[in-house]
Amino acid sequence: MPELPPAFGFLASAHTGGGGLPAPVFATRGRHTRLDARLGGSPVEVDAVLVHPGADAAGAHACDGTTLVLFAGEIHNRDEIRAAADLPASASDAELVAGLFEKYAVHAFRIVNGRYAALLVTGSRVLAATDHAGSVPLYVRPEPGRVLVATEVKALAGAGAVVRGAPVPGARRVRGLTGLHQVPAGAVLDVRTDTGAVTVHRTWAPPSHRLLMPEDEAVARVRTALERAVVRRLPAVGRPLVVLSGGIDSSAVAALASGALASGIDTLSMGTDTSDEFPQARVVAAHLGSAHREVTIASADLLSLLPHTVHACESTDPEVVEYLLPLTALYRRMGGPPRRVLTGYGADIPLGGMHREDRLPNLDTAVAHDMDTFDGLNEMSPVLSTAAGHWSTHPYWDRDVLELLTSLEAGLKRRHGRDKWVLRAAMTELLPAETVNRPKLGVHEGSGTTASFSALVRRAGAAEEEVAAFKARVVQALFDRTVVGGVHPDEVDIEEIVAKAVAEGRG
Ligand code: AMP
Ligand code: PCX
Ligand code: MG
Repeated sequence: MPELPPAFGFLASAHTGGGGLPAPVFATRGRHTRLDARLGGSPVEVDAVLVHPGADAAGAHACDGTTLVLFAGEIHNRDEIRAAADLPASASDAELVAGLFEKYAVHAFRIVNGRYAALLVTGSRVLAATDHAGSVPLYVRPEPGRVLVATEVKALAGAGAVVRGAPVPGARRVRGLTGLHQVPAGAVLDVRTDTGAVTVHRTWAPPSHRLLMPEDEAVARVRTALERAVVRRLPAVGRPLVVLSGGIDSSAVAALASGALASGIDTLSMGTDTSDEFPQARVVAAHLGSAHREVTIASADLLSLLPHTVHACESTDPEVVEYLLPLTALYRRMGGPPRRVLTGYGADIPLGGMHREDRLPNLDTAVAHDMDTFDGLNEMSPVLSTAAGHWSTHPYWDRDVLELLTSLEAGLKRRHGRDKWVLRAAMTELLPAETVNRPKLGVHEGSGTTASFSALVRRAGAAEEEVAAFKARVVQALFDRTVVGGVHPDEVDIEEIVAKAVAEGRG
């Protein structure tokens, strides 16, 4: 992998008449490159802005005269795609998508394993595609004569009222923004520019079946799949940075990255003035010999970044915002040049790691539920880190790893009195026993984020039983202000938002 993908995001308008592009408003930091393409044999014109970390956005767009591709993010199964579609080693990710499309049409997106959002315009069709996990969020605003697409919904919020929006079956509407829809995870929205009519194609679904297999085989398969996913995400030159809590998930990623790179890895842990897991992370860093750094963030500073977190992830889910707040703060405090960051995020979803009891049916109910409901939460969004200039990637949500972990029968996930047993067993030789065996706190617990956010709403007058509901109101208000309303998060006073949410909640 190059250190960073050629583009972090885009905003595009495919239109037949006038009505070009709204202002390119992104939380993502980067240079902007404008493109204007007129496609041969088509009445459609495309105006676009790519937001990218490098000097140019080469590699993130491809146009052969009749088909245009915009690509944000990266592909992980490049070698297989090159071989299958007979494309040269030099082909960029955008060219790989164009080549696959020529051969497989819309089914091309069933083949790509990556962390990406893509736009493909051909004839009078506009295809908006997400990866299997929807890990790079993508939004569309279809109208007859003009289709707007963007990786951040705030970039479409200022496009004016929708005149004749067509219904988009199967796609989620966006709170407060009429006519705007989020492309589902593992899907392609196929929009006709003449009518605005939309068809949804599914390209991935989480497995519903479960596999029985001997312990050894499960352990070996998990180890191999995760190692491959980590290796596929390493930079070709330079060192990766692993954000390390000291729990089994991120420690496994660090161990596999470290084992694959003679040059070693960097690790970074965050804590707050109220809580940290520094000692546990230090054990792992010392074991791996990583260049390790600790960052302590004052709880008041952490809470002041709630608006920035919502602005970046564009989620209205209060629990997700609580998980993402410490990570947002960490990325902003990293400093230095843009980095490729590997996380352990998402391991707990297919492994049922947040489900803390023994009964297997309940564990599988939790796993099935979480795999059915992740779409639209935006918890994997790269914008958390690209807002600070860094690229983040989550090996546990690699398509192959996720499929394997989800499909293992529950008894391999909870076994011998341990949670996430199969992952722990796969890591016994690579990590200290205390790391392998330690039950882990969630990032929101280990950093004291949940407690600090609760204290904030309590100080504004919320009673104990009102805390959760008032946090939800705060997050919605932040979404309305920063995403829908276009107010920069630096301009938002969190104390005022909380006071208002509590007062209105009392109504
Ligand atoms: P969790 O599943 O709660 O451990 O959090 C998801 C991911 O966020 C972890 O696997 C780490 O990559 C990262 N993370 C969590 N807590 C910290 C922390 N205190 N410092 C650095 N990274 C963290
Ligand atoms: N996590 C989890 C994911 C949180 C749950 N998300 C969901 N059910 N869609 C993980 O990293 O797997 C923590 C803190 O643990 C975030
Ligand atoms: Mg975890």
